[in-house]
Amino acid sequence: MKRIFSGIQPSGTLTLGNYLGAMKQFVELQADNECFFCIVDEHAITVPQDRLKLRENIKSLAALYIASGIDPTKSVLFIQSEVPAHTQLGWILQSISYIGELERMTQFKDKSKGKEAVSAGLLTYPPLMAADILLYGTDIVPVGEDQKQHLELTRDLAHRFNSRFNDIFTIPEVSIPKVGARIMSLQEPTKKMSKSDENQKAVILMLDSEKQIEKKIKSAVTDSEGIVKFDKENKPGISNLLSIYSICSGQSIEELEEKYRDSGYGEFKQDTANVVIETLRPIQERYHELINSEELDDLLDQGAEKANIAANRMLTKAKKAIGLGRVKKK
Ligand code: ATP
Ligand code: LTN
Repeated sequence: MKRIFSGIQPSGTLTLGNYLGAMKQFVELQADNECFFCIVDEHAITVPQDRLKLRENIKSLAALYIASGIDPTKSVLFIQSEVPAHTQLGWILQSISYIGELERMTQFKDKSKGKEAVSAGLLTYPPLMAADILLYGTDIVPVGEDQKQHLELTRDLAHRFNSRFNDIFTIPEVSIPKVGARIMSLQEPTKKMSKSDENQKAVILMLDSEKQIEKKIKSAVTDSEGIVKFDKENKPGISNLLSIYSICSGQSIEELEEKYRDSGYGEFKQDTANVVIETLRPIQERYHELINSEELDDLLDQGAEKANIAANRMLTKAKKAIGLGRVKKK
């Protein structure tokens, strides 16, 4: 049995990319592993957030985790800011991080590009993420492709700490799905589908209505060749829809290419919309039952309690290793 940890930011409603790249893996891993899943609200505030909207997004994300199949009696589901050890270890890891290596992170470059005021938190985001992971003795971190670089830095920081102070941290492995690791924008299929995209037509949200999903997929940018074939370089739009269809239906890309050999894009897009709708329907139904229930608060309380116990144990070791605080004379 392995220890699994992953986090999602409550920075807006989750997209189909978040679901297929991250959440779906979480549910599969939950069966035979010991899992911790986190709502990383402290990461979300590295860019400006509306206070009330953030509160709403935190609860909504918790409900989506459960609606997608995370069983909070099996896995530990919790909110990052309810476990203070995350920022405490985050500070320690910031102190052994180099500004140069943080400035090289592509997420930092992308999110700070063209902005007049860039928060220091956006730069020191990765050591906080490393703290999230290292606090739990994590073996495997399931994420989408875009987080690979942050995981490499986490491994570097863990090695650095272990060799400088004491060998306390497990070096985590990253797990990226073979298909679905990078779901692309429906309007600019060379760019990743992102919940912060201003163009709503480019993004399928997990809570979109059937009509919205159908409309967005039907107007997805493709090409004029008229052949349903996977070719990321030359046919990024069709390849993206094929990936989506394949994961949602469980059919391989080759099977789908064969199935649509003699059909046009219209039929292919309609069927893609149908499988996406069928995938999201049960999740949406469960979500609406949960979102205003007391059950959700109870589950998050229990999650925070379990996470605090595990995280404090590791934080104590880290403080001791680095020499913080004191040793009492009895
Ligand atoms: P933002 O768009 O606000 O930057 P995000 O969706 O990129 O947010 P998170 O919500 O923190 O960032 O991502 C949660 C998980 O979803 C991560 O594991 C990330 O790798 C994965 N993910 C995000 N976008 C995609 C995508 N388009 N395809 C596959 N996986 C994705
Ligand atoms: N950086 C991630 C969110 C994140 C995370 C984590 C993922 C924060 N802490 C720990 C895995 C493990 C993102 O932007 N998608």
